[in-house]
Amino acid sequence: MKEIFPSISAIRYEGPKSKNPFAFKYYNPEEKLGAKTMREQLKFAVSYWHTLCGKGTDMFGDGTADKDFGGGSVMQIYKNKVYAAFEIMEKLDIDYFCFHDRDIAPEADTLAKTNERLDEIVPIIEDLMKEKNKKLLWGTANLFSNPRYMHGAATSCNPEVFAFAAAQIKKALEITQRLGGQGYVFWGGREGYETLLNTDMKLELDNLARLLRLSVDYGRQIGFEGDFYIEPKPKEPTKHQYDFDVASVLAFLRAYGLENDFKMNVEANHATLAGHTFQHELCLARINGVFGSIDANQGDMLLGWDTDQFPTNVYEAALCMTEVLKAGGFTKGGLNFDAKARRGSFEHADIFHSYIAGMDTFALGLRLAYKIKEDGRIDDFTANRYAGYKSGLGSDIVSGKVTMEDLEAYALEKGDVISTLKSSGQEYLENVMNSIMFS
Ligand code: XLS
Ligand code: NI
Ligand code: NI
Repeated sequence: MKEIFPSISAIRYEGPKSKNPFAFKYYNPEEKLGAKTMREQLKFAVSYWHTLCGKGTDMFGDGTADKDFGGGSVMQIYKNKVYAAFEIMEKLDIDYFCFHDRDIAPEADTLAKTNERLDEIVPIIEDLMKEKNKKLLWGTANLFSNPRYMHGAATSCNPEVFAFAAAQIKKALEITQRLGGQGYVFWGGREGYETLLNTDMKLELDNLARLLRLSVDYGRQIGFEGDFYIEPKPKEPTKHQYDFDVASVLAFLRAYGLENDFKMNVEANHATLAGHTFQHELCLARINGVFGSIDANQGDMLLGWDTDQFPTNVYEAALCMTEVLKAGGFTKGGLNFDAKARRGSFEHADIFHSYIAGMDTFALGLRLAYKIKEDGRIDDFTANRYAGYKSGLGSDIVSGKVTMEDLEAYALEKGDVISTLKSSGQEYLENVMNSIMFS
């Protein structure tokens, strides 16, 4: 296997004082925080599509980055992408990766020939996984790039397209299973609509549920024991994506009896597109028992689309990791960088700068989440805020003992309760956050 990035050597932890651009300042993989190492807790993953395939194209211009990695023929390019992927993981000390079927092998004229191409690439990946001790966080099927999915995949008006989507998922599940994938993701792709003038929403949602049911059943039938995830996103590419946010996905899963089969893959930039904070989406997933995995990236406050930037916002990362700790950490999930360097950052070295930025940011986030927990002021404040529900009237409400009549009698007797209210303390807590972050 020829070296694709000969000018980059292995990235190691050098500590916060280091000025070496190719070193971690905060991510120290074997350092223990709590009972586990940073490596075990953060479970970083490379996103194959952005890192090995994304060339920086946008609607105004062609790609700027070379992602052929010295390959000549189509299949050699895709083999070199595999070598590049494993070299990136090895040099950055990242244990996991994830991909869409079409990231690892390009489509041919027919589905059968496309599958043959996958069968040529998968054994190469399988061998390198064993040799380099790398793991598949999750697999997925790309049901959005090919023009046949212009009206959607499971939600297409055309049942033949539904069949193609199923065939693609079946193969992607088999590959994920063969490579020991710990999860399988369904991101909505083009499952949504542009106008209700032409859309039978009921049939589309029923069909989406049908394909998910078929997929889960097939996965379990072939022995796949990983998690199935839904990755919510509110818009883009369609105006209205059915998997809008965690709350909408939960309602959908419960309506179709799928709630025990899926967890959430929460993406930071998708949360903000839905008008939520990342923390809100993670919290909602956690309290409903469906926290699964994370696509870590960040959007741009001034832009209204999925910019998928590598995360550098330490404050957000700290709040995110606080939720992850509250959820008890990752089990089968992990932290995938569904993120790309900007179009102008086209050099191969930029791939490494990007991952170092994201990994150091989340390492800081994890360190700070532990500090927030140990400090205790924020958790204590919140617990005290609801202390009224621990005894007397509050505990009677929580245990369901009281009736509407009881509550009315209580309120009538009190006359008013305004004098018992206390400050929400937001500014105090924001000061506490800063004092923890910069102490
Ligand atoms: C697109 C999604 C996609 C999924 C995987 O916005 O984030 O990349 O993570 O299909
Ligand atoms: Ni996204
Ligand atoms: Ni994503």
